[in-house]
Formats: sequence, structure tokens, C-alpha cells
Amino acid sequence: MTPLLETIINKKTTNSPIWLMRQAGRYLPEFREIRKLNLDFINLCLNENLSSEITLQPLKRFELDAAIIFSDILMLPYGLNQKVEFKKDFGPHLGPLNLNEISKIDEIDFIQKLYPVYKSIKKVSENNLIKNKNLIGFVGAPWTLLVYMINKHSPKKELIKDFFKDEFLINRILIILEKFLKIHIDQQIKSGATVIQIFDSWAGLLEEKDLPNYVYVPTLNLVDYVKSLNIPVICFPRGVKNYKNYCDIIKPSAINIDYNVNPVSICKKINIPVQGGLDPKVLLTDTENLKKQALKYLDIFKDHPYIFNLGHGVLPETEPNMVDYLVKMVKDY
Ligand code: 1CP
Repeated sequence: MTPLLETIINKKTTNSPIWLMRQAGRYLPEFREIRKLNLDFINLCLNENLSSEITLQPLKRFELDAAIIFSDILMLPYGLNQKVEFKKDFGPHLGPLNLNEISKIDEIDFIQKLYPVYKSIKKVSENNLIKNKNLIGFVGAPWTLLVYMINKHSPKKELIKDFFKDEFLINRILIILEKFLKIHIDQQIKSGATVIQIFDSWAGLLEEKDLPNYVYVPTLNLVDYVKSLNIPVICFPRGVKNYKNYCDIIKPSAINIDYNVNPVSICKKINIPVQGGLDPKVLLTDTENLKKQALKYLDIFKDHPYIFNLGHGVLPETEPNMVDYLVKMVKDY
């Protein structure tokens, strides 16, 4: 069994495996070389030769226990024919949302549009570098995708004023998302993904009273679906105030915590495997501080099944040397 599955399934508490969110991306010079020549981000994700190469880049440098496929959560609205563009220094920008248009998409069209993503997963899964490691497929949670589809760009701190105005539209989109997220998950697994992570990056924007409708019910549905396929599922509800409630209701195979939660209280309250937590900004400081902060997490979770990771993605300005130091330190612990 791979180190990651030992932790998630067998609840092993020694030798924490490690991988990092956004490990395949902006901070690696070899990625920037490719990115420079491929200005259209969506096309880059749809180039199975390049996206599989980018996925493997961090595994060539560091002794990581998993690769995460180089793609994006917004490939899903793209697959539903909503226009998605990534603008430099602005982030994603989505086109108009036409319910009639997206209601017409069928399964075959959708799979065909995203086919290169699945071929890329297949290529990575057949590479020697992934032997005895996991290949992580992922999706955005329904709520976070709804946010981008209606808001059209990153909400940063808040949603557009009339976000919840059209209840009919929201409910229809959630139904469509459920169907296509399941297809997207299923295709990733069939192509070779051995773990699924669900990113709910904007769960923290909701008030407690709205969580059941937009987060708990739709996410539980997906989690149960992944489990029915016998694949572990890790959830990352960034910014939720009550991780324990979330875990009690959704029961993911493991929970990724963000850097604002207190790891001591998480360790006490939550009895499923935990992943992540370290503030990615710590990688921008020095090795002494990095060691101290990483040790904090390793010590707190030393008797708990724990996958080392960050509390959000690796920042673009991170020095690859710092990542190297961190991975070696976790391996030597
Ligand atoms: O300009 C560039 O080079 C593109 C930067 C980039 C990259 C490398 C984007 C744009 N997406 C990605 C890849 C990506 N995105 C991966 C695979 C690589 C890896 O993890 O190693 C994954 C898992 C994601 C997931 C993703 N995309 C999330 C969830 C995780 C998170 O960061 O909260 C979200 C919210 C997105 C949307 C997105 N994609 C890209 C941007 C700039 C954004 C917007 C972020 C925001 O709204 O602030």
C-alpha cells in the first residue's frame, strides 16, 4: 500500500506522507519555461503532453508521496460551455451563464471536451515516477464552482450583491453541477486517479445557516459517490468555522485544514485522518523558521494519522530550495 493510503485507510500514525497543494505550478522555473510559451492557460491544461509533464515536475525534484494532476477546478464550467479565461494578474474571468445552453450539454460532449485531461491522467499513471505513490484527481465543490459561475471572477472577500437573488437559477445549476461533477470524478478515476480531493475554497464566505443548503448536502452527495467507487476522498472546506461539524456530517476519508484553524483543537476533536495546515507564507521566510513551524504540526499530530501539506497552495514567489528543505525535514522526522 502507498504511504498516503497507509495513513488514510490503515490510520497509520508514523512517517507522515507529504505532498503540497499547488506543488505543480508557478514557483518552479521549469514550469515557467513552459508557461511562457503557452499563454492560454486552458489550452495548457488541455495539452496532455505538457500537463502530464508539469504534473510530474515536482516529483522529479522532491521526494513527494503524491502528484496532483495539472488542471483547474474551472475546467468544469469550461466543459459546460461557459467561457473561462485566465487574465494575467487578475485571475479567472468567466463569461455569461446561460442556463438554456448549459442544460443542453450531454455527457458525451462534456467528456469529449475534457478528454485531454483524462488522457493526461492516464499518461501520468503509467509513468515510473508515480510508482508506490498516489495520483490525486480533484474537483471544485459545488458551492465554490457556483461562486465562480455566478460571480464570474474571484470573490476575494465578498460575493456580488445579488448573488442569491435568482433561487431557481442557483438550484438548477446545483443539479447540473452534481451530475457533471460525478462524471468528471468518474472519468478521472477510470483514467488512473487513486485519490480525489474536493476543494471548497469559498466555503468560508457562507454564514453558518447557509452551510447545509450549499455545502453539506451537495458535498455529502459527492463524497458518498467517491466512496462508492472505493476511492478515498479528501475535503478542503477552506475557511469554515466549525471543521468538526463539517467532518461529522460529511465524513470524508481525510480532512485538509487551513492555516487559520488551531491544530491542537483539531487533533483533539476530529478522529479522521488530517492533512495540511502549515501557512504557505512560512515557505517565504528562512529554513530555521520553516523547521520550527513544520515541527509544530508534526509534533501535534504525532499520534494522529496525518498527511503533511499546507493550509493553502504554494505561493508563486516560493524558492524551490525551501520546498526541498521541507520535504526532507518531514521525511527525516
Ligand atoms: O497563471 C498561471 O500560471 C495559472 C496559475 C494557476 C495554476 C498553476 C491557476 C489559475 N490554476 C492552476 C492549477 C491548479 N488549480 C491546480 C493544479 C496544480 C497543483 O495543485 O499543483 C489545482 C489543484 C487548482 C485548484 C484551484 N483553482 C482552486 C482550489 C484551490 C485553491 O487555490 O483554493 C481554485 C480556487 C482555482 C481557481 C483558480 N485557478 C487559477 C487562479 C488564479 C484561480 C483563482 C483563485 C482565486 O479566485 O483567488
